[in-house]
Amino acid sequence: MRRTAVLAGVVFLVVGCGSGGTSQLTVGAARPFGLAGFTPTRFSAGKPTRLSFTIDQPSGKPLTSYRTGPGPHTGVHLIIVRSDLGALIHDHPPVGADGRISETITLPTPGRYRVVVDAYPNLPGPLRNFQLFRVITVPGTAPKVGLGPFRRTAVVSGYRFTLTNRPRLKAISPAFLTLDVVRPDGTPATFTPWFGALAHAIFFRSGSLDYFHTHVCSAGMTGCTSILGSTRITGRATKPGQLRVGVLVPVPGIWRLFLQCKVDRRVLTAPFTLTVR
Ligand SMILES: [Cu+2]
Repeated sequence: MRRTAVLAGVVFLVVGCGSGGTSQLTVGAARPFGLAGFTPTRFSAGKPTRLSFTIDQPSGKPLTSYRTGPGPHTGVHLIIVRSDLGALIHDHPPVGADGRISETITLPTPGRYRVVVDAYPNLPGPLRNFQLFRVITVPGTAPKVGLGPFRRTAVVSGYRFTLTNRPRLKAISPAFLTLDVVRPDGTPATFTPWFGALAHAIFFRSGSLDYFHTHVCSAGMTGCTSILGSTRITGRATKPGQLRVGVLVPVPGIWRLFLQCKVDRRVLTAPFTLTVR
């Protein structure tokens, strides 16, 4: 288990909506934020299991106050990815008055899962959010689903996501992917806000499982910008059935984009393989 150094009141290399696994560099000797009472770290495949933890502040007290309001940058985001990037869970669990965070999670198959706790504390100062990490193991033989090459189209439950062109992506350089999303009957999809955004773009790097997260928001929606160093990016829904997704990742490599949106009352997760130079 890697304990990420996230220190209070110091300068961050990476803030905003995500980060590489251990690329949050901080200067100082204070005690970091950390996960406490994280349990269990072993699940059974397919069995709903209550996961719970608190986030301890540098003072040692549990963090109980998180950002609220419109947009996706509130509360605690729980993102769990299987190490082959073949399965993803994204949830915004409730926070108890004592700071305890609990959610019932079902991990679909055996394997090793990386847990990302992306927290938006309601604290004074420049700290917007930070990530803490754990591993959950599900005993058994893990499926090995290859990422596959870049493909312009992903079909999820009959809904078709198509990139309008082949992206040219570079680390730390913001770029946009334009996607058309059509229903099984061929009509343009309409997006319902879900967890504060019209779409969530969750990026994990193959192998290292570095993480970044951007959002697509409608015009006028606030609190939606992702920040990497001094770079900012906000995606937009430009016309019916179309998403303009911001891409901003910290390091080169093969990345998987999980594009999530809610259409016709169902949450769809469309996977894309992206090469970042
Ligand atoms: Cu999100």
